[in-house]
Amino acid sequence: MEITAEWRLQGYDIGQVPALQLADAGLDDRFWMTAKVPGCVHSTLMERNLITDPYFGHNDINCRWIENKEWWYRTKFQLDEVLQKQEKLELFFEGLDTFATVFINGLEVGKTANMHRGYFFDITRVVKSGKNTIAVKFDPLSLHHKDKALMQWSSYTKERPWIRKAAMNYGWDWGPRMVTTGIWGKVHLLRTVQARFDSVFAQSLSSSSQQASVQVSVDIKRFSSKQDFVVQTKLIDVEGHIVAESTNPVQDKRTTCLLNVTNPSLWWTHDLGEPYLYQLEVVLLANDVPVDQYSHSFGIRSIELQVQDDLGNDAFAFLLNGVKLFAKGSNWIPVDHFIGSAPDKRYTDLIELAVDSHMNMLRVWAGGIYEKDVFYKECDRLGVLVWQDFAFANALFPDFNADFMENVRQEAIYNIKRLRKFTSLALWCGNNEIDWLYDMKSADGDITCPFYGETIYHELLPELLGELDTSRPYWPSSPYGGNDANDPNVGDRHNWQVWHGSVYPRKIGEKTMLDYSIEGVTFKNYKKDDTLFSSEFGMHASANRYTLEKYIPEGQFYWGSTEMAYRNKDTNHQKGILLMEGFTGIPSNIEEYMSYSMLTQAEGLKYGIEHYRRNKIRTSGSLIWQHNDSWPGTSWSLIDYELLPKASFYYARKFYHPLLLTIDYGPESPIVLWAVNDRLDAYQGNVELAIYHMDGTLIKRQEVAAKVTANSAVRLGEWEENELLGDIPAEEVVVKLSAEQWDCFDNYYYLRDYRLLRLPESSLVAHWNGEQGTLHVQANDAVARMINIQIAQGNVRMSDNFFDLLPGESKSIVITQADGFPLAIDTIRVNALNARAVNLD
Ligand code: BMA
Repeated sequence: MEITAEWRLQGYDIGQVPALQLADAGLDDRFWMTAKVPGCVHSTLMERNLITDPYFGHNDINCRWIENKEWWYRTKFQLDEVLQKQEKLELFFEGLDTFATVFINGLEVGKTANMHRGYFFDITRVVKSGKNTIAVKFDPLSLHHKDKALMQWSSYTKERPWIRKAAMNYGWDWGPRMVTTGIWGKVHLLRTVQARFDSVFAQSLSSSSQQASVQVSVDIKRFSSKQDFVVQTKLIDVEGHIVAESTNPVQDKRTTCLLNVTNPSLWWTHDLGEPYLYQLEVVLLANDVPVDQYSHSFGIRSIELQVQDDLGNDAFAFLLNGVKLFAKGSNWIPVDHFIGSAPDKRYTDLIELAVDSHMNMLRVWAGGIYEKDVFYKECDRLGVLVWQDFAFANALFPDFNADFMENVRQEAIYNIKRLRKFTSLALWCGNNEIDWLYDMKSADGDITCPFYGETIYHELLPELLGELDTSRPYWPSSPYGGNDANDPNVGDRHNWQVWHGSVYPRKIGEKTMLDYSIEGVTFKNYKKDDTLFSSEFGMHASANRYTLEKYIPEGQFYWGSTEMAYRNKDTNHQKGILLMEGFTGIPSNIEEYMSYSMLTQAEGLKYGIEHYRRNKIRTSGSLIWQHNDSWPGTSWSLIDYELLPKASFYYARKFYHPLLLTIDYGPESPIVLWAVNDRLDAYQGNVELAIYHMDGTLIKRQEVAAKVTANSAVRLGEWEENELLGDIPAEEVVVKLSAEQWDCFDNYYYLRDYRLLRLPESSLVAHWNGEQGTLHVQANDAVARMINIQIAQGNVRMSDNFFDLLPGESKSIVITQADGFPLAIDTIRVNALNARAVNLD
């Protein structure tokens, strides 16, 4: 039973009122504020108007006092009947942030010290029939790390290595410091007769389209040593038919059931097939009487990580049901700084958007949390693989301390058991960037101590996974493998040459180098990267206008304002300017900043990802840094905090489409035409490469009869620029790729950087069709570059945005508001980089 009763919340100075007084069942808490659970102190204070929105302006700084207080939550629950002799009552917290002391009816039942795990308390002996009081005290973090030695390295703050809490709470390079506290997960009462399930874990031992063998391992927590228990297991298909079942006696605390399924429907990512889910039903019986039941979806599939291909070459590729796939996706950070109060819908929205942009993998990044169940449920349902980091990011961790290691061990056990039941989970990864940066920082002399934390990723985690989940691969860190850990020839790689200007190649032990120049940070450097798997790379882009205007104080919405700068938490703001300087030119006002940064990010990612995809088979994945934002800032995200996609998101829909037409080009290089096919069907037909003058005149049309086998990248033709352009300057043309008989997007290219183009003025006509919910846009006079439809509203979905049209071409865009609000049609504004904003006609 989930406790959904109202909670009360109050803050005190440390020790201001004795704990026993505040925990006392008789305390009159009527004058405390009411609080939602799950939630956090910040969001409660905000709802009660006791603080102003911490995301607005500099308000986050005004809220820092929250982290120095002691916070108390209280509620009551009713127990109608007295517990029988054979019964147990447990209180289960899914998430406590972070140092909590739990009291029942004034009696302390235990303490917690880890945000990243759930806690069970046996409260059988302290409850009574009638009303019972739960009180939870949260300590300020400082009490728990003030006596601990600082680690030599811990990015963004020195406080965090000893504390098992989401690292990003202390601030990161895309978000401010907001140290949350409170009950961030659901709270349950478990009333058990004799025994309950501790864990149910189903895994496919073997699977093919003819036969699958599914093993269900069941662990129980027994409160009676004498009773015999039996487990009944059923696997049910979507029509409700039982496809396999088994009944097994429990030996001590454990049993294993085997289910054989003939002609199973396999679980696939949405791009390769159907994410088919069976329902697994498990019942625990004592003397034929059910004492616990479990129900969860389950997909039959195999997942492998190939680190060497059939020819013995190094590889880093996921094999789903034996199919080597190209992982297309992004890196996931917490959906909100206030993790506990973020609604489940936000998860659904963000994962639906991932699918919408043809992503098949999301990486849950180490500096956030082990995500809520809803995240994995949605990935299972929608067919998106999950790369799961353990929560260790960019720091040394005190693995020499026994208490710390026991805390980490319990955290890992809890999360492995919680998450292993999800079909979408494809990989466990030990940490973010720690092995790589330890070496770099040691080489630079910034770290002189041993690699503290090493035993977690290289001993503890693999050992625990060996016991608890061998059904999916483990990778010690990201990036990892080779010389150095960011080697393109071994393992995965983070490409931070682009944006952060890091200089490569580099070998273990060599000093690090940064190149803050246009050439150093440019996205053109992606083409030098023939990595096996690019698990992080990206560039900043502005949030959408609606999002910025909502959170920026009046008079500050201009390029160069203090408040605009405050949105950007990255070190060295020059990097973004350098990128734009090289590609679009430096913006001179906020309009230009929004569109230039969005264009640079979108074109930069397109440039890199199309390169990675052409390199398919050697390169097997690209995960963009980063999918989402946890507050309204300026970052690498594709989707801003108000769930409004940036230009890069709409570009992703095209460059991540399973069937891609692409050219490799450059001022000094020939134009090489490619088709990339991630699907398991072959394609045959004509591919057209057409060169237009910006004014719409056709200069040349080239048709190629193409054959693209399943799961391959094929080079279709090569031409020197002047063969196609004649004497028309490259600055004046647009290239359009299309294949009429194929289900793929047209693709547009400009052969020179945006700042060099001779782009004439275009004009737009826009018409809203209320019945169909579509906006019809047409371009005239010249190609319209990056047509942008803006609506002053959050969570608006469009079938396309930030697209190009040749003169005379038009497009109908379906527009909806994903929270069900009426569309703010009167705020629609349509413009392009080279076309003035138009009102609807
Ligand atoms: C990598 C990530 C994050 C960071 C991003 C952008 O280091 O793992 O830590 O936010 O790059 O700098």
